[in-house]
Amino acid sequence: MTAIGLQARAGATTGGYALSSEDLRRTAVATLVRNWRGRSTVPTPSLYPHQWSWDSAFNAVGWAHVSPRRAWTELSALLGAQWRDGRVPQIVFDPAVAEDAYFPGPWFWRPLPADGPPRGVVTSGLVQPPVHAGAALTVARRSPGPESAAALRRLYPRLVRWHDYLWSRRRAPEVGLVAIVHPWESGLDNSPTWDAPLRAVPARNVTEVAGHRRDLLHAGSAHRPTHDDYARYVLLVRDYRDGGYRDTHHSLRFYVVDPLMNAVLAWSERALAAIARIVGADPQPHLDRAREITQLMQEHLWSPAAGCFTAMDALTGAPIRTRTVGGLAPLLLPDLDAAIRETLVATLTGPAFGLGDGVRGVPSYDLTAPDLDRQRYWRGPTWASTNWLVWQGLQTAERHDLAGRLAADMVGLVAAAGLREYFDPITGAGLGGTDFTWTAAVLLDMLPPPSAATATNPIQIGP
Ligand code: 2M8
Repeated sequence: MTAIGLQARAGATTGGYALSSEDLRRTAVATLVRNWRGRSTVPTPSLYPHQWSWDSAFNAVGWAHVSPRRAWTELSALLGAQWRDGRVPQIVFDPAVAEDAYFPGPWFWRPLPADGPPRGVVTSGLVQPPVHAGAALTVARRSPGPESAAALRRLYPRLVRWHDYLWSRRRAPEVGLVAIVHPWESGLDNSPTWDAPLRAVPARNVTEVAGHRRDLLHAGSAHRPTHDDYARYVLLVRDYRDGGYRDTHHSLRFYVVDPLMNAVLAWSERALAAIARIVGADPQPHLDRAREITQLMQEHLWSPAAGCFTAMDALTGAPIRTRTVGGLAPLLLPDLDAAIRETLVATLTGPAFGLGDGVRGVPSYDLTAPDLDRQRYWRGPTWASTNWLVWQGLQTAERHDLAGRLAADMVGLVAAAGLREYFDPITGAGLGGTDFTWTAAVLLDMLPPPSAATATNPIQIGP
């Protein structure tokens, strides 16, 4: 059941929309519960029937409002699939799900190397943005107490190893910032930012790859990446896999420094510093690394012309001057230069993203760009996950007025269109998958606190 299927109620509290905050909260909780698989939550059962890395971090923040135990179980399950080399995989495959339910499924990623996941666990070999430490700290803050303190103690060493993997194995030599080896690693899969570097990757076996796709059975083709995109994605995975998932950039065809990845790493390093204090470890190395990342980003990725951070092709050194929501993510960093922060806020509220100016949430891509596609995945639509990061960033920047505006936009989008995977930033139409977990999770975190009536009659969830 989606929000739209619920009975409208008089006296609505969600900014003129048909549903009250309590209706939305119940719908969101029902979606989390329905998508729970015992140790983690699938993003949406048909389109993505396994565990995804950064989804789990957002999902945990949502679970913190309902069942902190499930929040910790979800993060522990993901970190339990950590590779021996420290990487936290993009996908942890559920062995109970049919091999061909998702493409590329478990078979495609094999053989996994000796320093790969624990025995018996099958994962992809890519990574996603390291939102996990930031999410873990958020969960602990939303549900303080001995259970959270114990979970932080358990997870801290794994989170440290995860960041160390990125820092020691993934830094582009010329720049010193973390590079991604595949668009899927960015989380913003078909963002226009990857168009230029992907031109160096041939689109081979397009018909064969198209035949394997499962996503188009569950979402409209106008809302998904193209067949050519997929052919390139598959070739890049094949190359990386056949090279034993070794991070020697000389052999890679795609090697890009992305502002979202690095901003999230710095934000999560700060979170690790706070966690270190709680568990009795030394916070200083985390703070030092966070500061170094901020400085390097300002030096190499800041674009005064774009008014935001932009990516760089680390194979050619060429800047990629697209404005995306990822370029606004450094708002998360408290040590940002004050003038840069102000410019970021101006970009966010200006014509490119239109926050507070009738645009619905923060779109994934520049609304003024000629190749904007408001329906196609990460080429324009508004997404809950990245909006949550910008929302956090606005709070760090002490722009509580804009943070409140953004939260109201997200609540309004869901109230009108349901818990969709993404939304048209102009019309608010729901797009992609339905009953989407991270949309539900983020909504639970952005909704105003429950009313006294709900608080005395809370939603009951098992362990
Ligand atoms: C989308 O990406 C997957 C590949 O990872 C796909 O299209 O099959 C992206 O939106 C990504 O950011 C997200 O983590 C994943 C699961 O929700 O779906």
